[in-house]
Amino acid sequence: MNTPKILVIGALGQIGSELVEELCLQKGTENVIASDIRPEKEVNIAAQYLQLNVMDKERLYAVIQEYQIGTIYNLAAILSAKGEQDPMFAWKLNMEGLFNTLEAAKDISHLTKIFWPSSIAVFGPNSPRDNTPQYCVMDPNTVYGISKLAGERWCEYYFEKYGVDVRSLRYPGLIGYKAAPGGGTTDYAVDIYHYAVQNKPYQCFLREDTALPMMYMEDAIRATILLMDSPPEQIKNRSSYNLSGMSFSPLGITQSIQKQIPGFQCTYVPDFRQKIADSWPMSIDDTEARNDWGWKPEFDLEKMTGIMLENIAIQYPEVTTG
Ligand code: NAD
Ligand code: AKB
Repeated sequence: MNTPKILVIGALGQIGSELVEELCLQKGTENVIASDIRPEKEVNIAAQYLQLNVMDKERLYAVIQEYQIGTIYNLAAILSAKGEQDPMFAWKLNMEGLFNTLEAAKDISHLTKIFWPSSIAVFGPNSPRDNTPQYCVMDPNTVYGISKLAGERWCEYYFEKYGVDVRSLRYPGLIGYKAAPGGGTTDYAVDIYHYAVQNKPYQCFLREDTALPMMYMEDAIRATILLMDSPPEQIKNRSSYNLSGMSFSPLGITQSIQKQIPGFQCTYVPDFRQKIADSWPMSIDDTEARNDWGWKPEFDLEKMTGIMLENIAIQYPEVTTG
């Protein structure tokens, strides 16, 4: 019998491009199919690639059948800042994409596992902001956060009602050097490194004291695969797990960069994203993830800054830092 394949939807994004790389290493390139809405001719990726719109249910079902897909990682979404530009479309994509994958898992017997990411954006202005617990008041006020909270409830519903093995993490802001972020409130924490290595000043769109939960991408990918590889009885939460890596403010990351590039300058000019950040937690309590499936982060701010600066510098060979 053929090994069931893994389909990554939204594979060309910030998370997808790194997740595909790691899944190919761990599960074998021949077992991973990357897909995204972008046409094949624009794409350079290790795994087999298919152009796929997650909102096209008929084609999604056909792909799952043709390639004998056993697991889907559905990463296609509009993120927090971009979502506010066209709330109705963000709601449509984020919900329809989730429903199509959940329905497929209900309808197609060889599709046995789904990963769908949630976010710290499920919390809102009345959630506790410090060490935010798994269960508390949740009143998100962005279309993105509302779609993620609704999505979490639907994940649990499909698990309880139809036995769909769906697993989810509430990712913090993710930071990596391999792919650009796609329109979130935490994107500054990637952009700032690119300016620093080019010896350019950076203008941050958040206030200097805005602490937010963040995570280095390698930790996020490890958490995702660990969650997906854990035996089902260890997954006691079928909405979405709190997940914590580190917390810092724009001033904190600036100071961390200045330890290695002393002349680096950052100014702070808040825009509409400040209100979003102010409604999110400053830090996250992820006790359940640690207890249920052994989660433990490996990267703190200083370690991440070292790796980010070193690897982003390679992307600008014309610049000599220091
Ligand atoms: P991204 O914007 O970088 O990537 C999303 C990808 O989805 C893009 O490559 C895009 O082309 C693709 N896409 C868009 N519409 C599509 C469609 N109709 N069909 C198929 N593909 C489509 O986002 P990301 O940062 O990689 O995030 C992936 C998931 O993780 C999202 O659900 C996001 O909400 C969640 N998440 C991300 C972060 C973060 O900091 N990056 C934090 C929390 C949660
Ligand atoms: C965003 O800022 O929208 C994302 C997220 C935390 O979900 N990075």
